[in-house]
Amino acid sequence: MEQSVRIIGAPTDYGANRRGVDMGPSAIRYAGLAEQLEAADVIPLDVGDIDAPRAEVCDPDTTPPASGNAKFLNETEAVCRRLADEVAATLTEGHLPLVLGGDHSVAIGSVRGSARDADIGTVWFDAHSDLNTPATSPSGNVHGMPLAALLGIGAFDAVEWANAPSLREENLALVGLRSVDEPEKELIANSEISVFTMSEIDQRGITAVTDDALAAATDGVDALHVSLDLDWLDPGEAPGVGTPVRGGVSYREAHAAMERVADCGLLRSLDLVEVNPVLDESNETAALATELAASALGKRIL
Ligand code: 4U7
Ligand code: MN
Ligand code: MN
Ligand code: MN
Repeated sequence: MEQSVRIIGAPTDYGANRRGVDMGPSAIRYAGLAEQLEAADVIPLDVGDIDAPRAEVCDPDTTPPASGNAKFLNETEAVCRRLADEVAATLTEGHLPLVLGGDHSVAIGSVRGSARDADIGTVWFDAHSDLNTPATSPSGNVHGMPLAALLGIGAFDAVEWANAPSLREENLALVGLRSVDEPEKELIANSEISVFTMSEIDQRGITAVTDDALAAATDGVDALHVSLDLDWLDPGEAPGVGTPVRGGVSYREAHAAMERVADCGLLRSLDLVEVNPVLDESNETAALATELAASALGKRIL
């Protein structure tokens, strides 16, 4: 039976510091996502976008338990609850959810939805470790906190809607790190999370590193969630992102990694996040996102 993929847009930008990632879902569709998926022999089903409030009509201040700073946490909750329901329903109906962000805070919803009826592991392809808590965040932007939220770290311990209790640290792997804040470093050092920096990719190669990340993430679980923040790539290849960091993976390395994801055979759900068309050149970052999704879903040359 052919695999069907349900495209779910989550057009938020209040979780990020620079505006414009709310246009990510449109840009990725416009870049030819459906055609790329067909080329990977999957059937694309598009349900449009879930409702997401505009930052202009929202109040960034949140109520406790966000001791410290977590801007627009109320809006994040509403959108992530909706998204988790949509992702879980998509899986029940037999389709693979492909979530288009939006800023990376939406992954709280997609991972929770994917983890509702299965034990999952997660590989997080990103320049950043996204493990800040409201107390440690230098920015207050929730797109730097989704993994701390999902693991229930710090003040997130009491934020039930943001936790994914079945996601264990041992089954979380971060690939491509090159911008990690001091409190995140400390947290990682005292955790069971697997981390693979850019320098490890330089030394060992993207294929070996990705295979190790996949092995850690899928050990003892049913399935895999992949979250792909486009700032994982070098800004030379992917300029259209809000928080670019020099020294990321190349076009070829990114495809090689996504091909390993496809080959592992356990992919259950996928995010493409942080595409910012306002900062892009001729929609090339969105186009790259469509191609990488096709590789992750099994597109092959021969
Ligand atoms: B992204 C940052 F301080 N760590 O928390 C923060 F460097 O989803 C950046 O990976 C977070 O793009 C980037 O604000 C979040 C900063
Ligand atoms: Mn990032
Ligand atoms: Mn991120
Ligand atoms: Mn970013």
